[in-house]
Amino acid sequence: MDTLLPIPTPQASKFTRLRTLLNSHQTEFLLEAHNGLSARIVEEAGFKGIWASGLALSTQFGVRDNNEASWTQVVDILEFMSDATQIPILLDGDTGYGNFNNLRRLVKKLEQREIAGVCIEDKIFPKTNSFIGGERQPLANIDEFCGKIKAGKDSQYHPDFSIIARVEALIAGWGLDEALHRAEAYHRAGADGILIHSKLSQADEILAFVNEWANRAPLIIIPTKYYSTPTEVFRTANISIVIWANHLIRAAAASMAKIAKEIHKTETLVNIEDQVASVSEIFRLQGADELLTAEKRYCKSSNEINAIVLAASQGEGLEAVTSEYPKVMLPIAGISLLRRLVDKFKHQQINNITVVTGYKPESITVKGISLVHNDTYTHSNELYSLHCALKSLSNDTIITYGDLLFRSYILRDLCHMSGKIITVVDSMFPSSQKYHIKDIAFCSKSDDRSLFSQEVYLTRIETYQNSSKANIKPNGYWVGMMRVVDEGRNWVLSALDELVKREDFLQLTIPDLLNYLIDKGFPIRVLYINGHWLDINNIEDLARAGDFAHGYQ
Ligand code: SPV
Ligand code: MG
Repeated sequence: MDTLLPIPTPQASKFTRLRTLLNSHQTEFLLEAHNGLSARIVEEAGFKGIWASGLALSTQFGVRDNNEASWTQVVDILEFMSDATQIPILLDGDTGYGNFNNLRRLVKKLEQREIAGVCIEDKIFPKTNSFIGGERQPLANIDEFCGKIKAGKDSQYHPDFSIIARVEALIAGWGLDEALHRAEAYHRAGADGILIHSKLSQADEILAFVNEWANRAPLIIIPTKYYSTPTEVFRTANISIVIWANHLIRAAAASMAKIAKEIHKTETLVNIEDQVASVSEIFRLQGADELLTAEKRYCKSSNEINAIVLAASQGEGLEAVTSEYPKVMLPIAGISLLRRLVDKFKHQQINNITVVTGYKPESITVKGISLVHNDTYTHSNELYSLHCALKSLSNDTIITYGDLLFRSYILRDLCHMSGKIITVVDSMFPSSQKYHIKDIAFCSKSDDRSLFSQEVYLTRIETYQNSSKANIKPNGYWVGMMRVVDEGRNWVLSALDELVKREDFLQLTIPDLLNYLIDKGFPIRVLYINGHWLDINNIEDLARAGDFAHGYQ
């Protein structure tokens, strides 16, 4: 055998890498795999190649090793195995699934799936496993089998695709001379290596063959029956490749049977949980992480919007009904405000939801959210709560009060509107002053009800009594909901960097932040709505909320 071989680079094709293993001056090892998962496990264990065993493939289908599975079913599964791994795969191609012509087509289909080589055995289609009455199995006509090898070699596209000829003469009881005669003929016909098989429990006849063969071409063995032979014997005999041919399917069968019986007997999972792979290990083997990374890179859709919900307060004016939980946990028609809000977010594919807690955080039992705690909530205001959640301020984040009820289209329109900071303003200005006195919005234009086409900017948010623009007609209410996108996030972060230095920082509100940004000249876009929302500031609001929820959910 050649000992001065080029060392394959990591970029070398699977074909070249199998050929290099075959021609290597040291003994190499292939382990059996029978599907994508087991192939990946073989690769991770450190093997340089995979044996796609006919016995194991048929077993995982639940059929016999008698060509009961069609060759295209085998090729389909090989495709999964090849996709799941980088190391070369040698297919146990039985007899080639027919005559020379069938082998030509098989070679083509294998190469298309980067299967590095195929081993064909000199028996008759449909074959039987060598360990089932091997001596009764007829051998192929030598000339016909040589023609098959030639046809396969002539049809391969990649020069390093390998065809291994498997000699079954020892299995069928024809003796050493017939085995050598056949091996020589197959070698001359162009086989890249000879697999010599034996069903004896000692390696004697294999070693006798090796001795006579005298390195004429690379030799492959499958020591399933003579497994107790020390591997060193194979090395000394200069065996090119040793195949451990069926040990993962047998490991799987033994383990599955044990676990199935245990679960059936005990009717619980508690005894077996530590004996099986964890679900996260399964995800790892599937490459789930890669998909998450790819999603971040390629799926820049609405599901990347985050939400921050400000929910620290007990609720001024609502103390009578919030002794056990914060305002956001108030049930409205049996469902808490926060649950309703989270459901609305989920409906818009907004799944990354951070809720800033303060009062009685342990009572927030809503699932599917992350909690951040504002431990100064008794003497701090909303801006400080937002500050607590800055880690969740992504390049696209909805920031909202937690006590809002609104119709779904409002959030949907907010998600679809362009702008760097967008605020929601209700242009229906109620005549009753006591309905709402805070967060009055002044805008660059009043609402012309033309939906998305209007380009309107916020110019100020004030409380009614303090309005320095008392003589200017307000344009609506700020609803308590805004969206921060791309540079808008940087504007907010730099504003907070400044505002945090102010002595009154703890008292500042979200409108204070918006007014600060307006003063700095940043454009704050307005999404006008006309009603269809409610915030809960007192017991009367609470009473109305039930009707709202019934009417619009
Ligand atoms: C296989 O793995 O399917 C083989 C090897 O052909 S053996 O089962 O040992 O014949
Ligand atoms: Mg087989």
